[in-house]
Amino acid sequence: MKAFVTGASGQDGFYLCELLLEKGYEVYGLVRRTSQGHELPSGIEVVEGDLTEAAPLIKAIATIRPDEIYNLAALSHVGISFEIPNETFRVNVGGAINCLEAAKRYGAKIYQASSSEMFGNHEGPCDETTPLNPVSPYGASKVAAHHLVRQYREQGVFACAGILFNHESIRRGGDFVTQRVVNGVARVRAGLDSKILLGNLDAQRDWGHAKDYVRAMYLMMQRSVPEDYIIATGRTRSVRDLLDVAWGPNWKSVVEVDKALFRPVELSTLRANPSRAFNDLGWRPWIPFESMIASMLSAAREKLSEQREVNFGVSRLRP
Ligand code: F7E
Repeated sequence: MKAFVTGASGQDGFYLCELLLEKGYEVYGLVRRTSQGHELPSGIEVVEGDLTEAAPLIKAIATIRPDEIYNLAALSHVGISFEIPNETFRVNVGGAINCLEAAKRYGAKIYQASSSEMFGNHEGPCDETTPLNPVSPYGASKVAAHHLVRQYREQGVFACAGILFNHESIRRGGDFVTQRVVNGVARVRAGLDSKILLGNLDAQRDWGHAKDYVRAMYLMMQRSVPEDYIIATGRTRSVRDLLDVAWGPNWKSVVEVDKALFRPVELSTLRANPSRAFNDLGWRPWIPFESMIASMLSAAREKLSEQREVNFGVSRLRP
């Protein structure tokens, strides 16, 4: 079996490529020239290119002829999407169209990374039938791509979408709240900073582990009929709960709220009902929130001490 994964150098791309290699797939990972420098799973074939350039992307698919395409590449930071809405749509919608077209032309199955951000502020748990009411340009771009998946499915393409709630790991980018918290905790504990700057502490999310979530993507693609699934743990926590786990109950002494980190429109609470995935896919999240945060925290500490060793080495060389 051959798989083509866009966004292979991102958090989800890394774990998904690793999983597919373990399962014996030949894995081709689309990587932009500018995202090189990121670690890639060893054993994948790197395809250099840009998701938004239709002709070279379709040519690559025509040559490789993958059985499965996973479109994970995206501009994924919600806050930044308010500043670059055009670019967010160009990548997240234009890129999805290119992948869907390639899948249609060459008979591949396709998985699209949809997002809980599509729901906006909805009261109660969201399932696959909840209306989509996004409050950010990022959310709106994911809604457009999500509708396109349905349209291609109606045209006979095996196209499915995973509506993933927040998912984290040691490979999560530094601008997302879990990494900002663990990096901040590591720096304050090491005496490098006195405060952790954060935005909306009341925000509530359902946080799972990326390694668990890529298993769900794979399972969706093994079904005989393409369907969309909510992927989440079913447990919602606030940024305050996250601080409790990462620092302890007296975190208020080290946290400072910075209004600049708030979004123009806040998505305050997200709750998930992942029971369709539990029932149909037999999928369950295995990694508990507390162990995920503990592993992210120790990775942050390790990175910090490596940086300090490098700096110490440099300062010893100076006269
Ligand atoms: O924010 C609040 C912030 O940026 C979570 C992406 O993967 O998940 C992710 O989107 C919450 C928000 O993730 C800071 O206001 C407080 O309410 O980690 P985040 P997100 O916006 O939920 C969805 C499912 C995706 O699809 C997206 O691609 O935390 N918050 N203080 C903060 N957020 C950030 N980034 N930084 C802070 O200092």
